[in-house]
Amino acid sequence: MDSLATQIEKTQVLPTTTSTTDETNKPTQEPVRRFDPIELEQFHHDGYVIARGLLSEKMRREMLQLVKSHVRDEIQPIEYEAEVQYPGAPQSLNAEGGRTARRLKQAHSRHSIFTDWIQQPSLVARLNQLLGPEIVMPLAHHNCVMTKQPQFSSDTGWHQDIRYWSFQRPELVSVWAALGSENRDNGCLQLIPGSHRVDFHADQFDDATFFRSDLPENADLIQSAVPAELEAGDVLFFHSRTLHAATRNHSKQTKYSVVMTFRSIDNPPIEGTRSSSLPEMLISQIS
Ligand SMILES: O=C(O)CCC(=O)C(=O)O
Repeated sequence: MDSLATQIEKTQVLPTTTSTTDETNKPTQEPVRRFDPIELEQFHHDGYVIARGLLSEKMRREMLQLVKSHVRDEIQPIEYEAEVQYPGAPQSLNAEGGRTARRLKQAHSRHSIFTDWIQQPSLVARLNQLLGPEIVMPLAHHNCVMTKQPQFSSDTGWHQDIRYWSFQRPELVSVWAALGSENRDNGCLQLIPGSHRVDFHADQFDDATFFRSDLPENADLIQSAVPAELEAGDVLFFHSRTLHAATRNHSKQTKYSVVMTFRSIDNPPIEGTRSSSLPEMLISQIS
């Protein structure tokens, strides 16, 4: 078996004190913006935190144009609503709306703009604060553009992302960048603050490892959920154990979100699992 080091694809070394981008989306000389102590405490206490406007307007517009064309032209790999079989989804690929995209998978391989995004110093510096000096992006998880379309979309039940991931420790961070407004109407993410710190019993989850909303013992937690309402360019960071859910899109506009996941270098995937099935990217440290 290859060592961890040989499985990881190293990205280019980043400048250390830059933050914004020029017209090619490469970093320019600006101070790096980090989480302040209150935001850091919020992440550790609640299991999530929002960095408002972290995705530049230029990158956001370019990503949006790109992902709209990939949805329109059905550029594979795509996960369709019919495949997830969640409540509200069309019954089969051949049913009306069956080929409605739910996610554009393997976002990183679709265009270099996604590599530019994960190298933005003000993103990397924040991940360093949450995960430590050396971080890695597994290509096997998330690494996608979530699309929630108005006519055919579905409800995602309460779950922890770590339920189907296999790492030495259940401590990864997902970064959810809103390409447009996300609110209750169009099915924004809802999160349960502090749920990443709770030791749950297996029987609080159903066979598909969704947190059971029919159990009285789960009711208080579910009622404490908070919607992550985002404006275009806002970025949500959330822990892989934080319970979250989302409704279908009740609006008339498609919602697009770019979602990537990161781990610390000392938290490798377990060999032989899906989590170790694809290469990973080592992201250079911001000092
Ligand atoms: O937008 C949604 O429906 C939630 C997606 C989600 O939580 C997931 O795929 O893990």
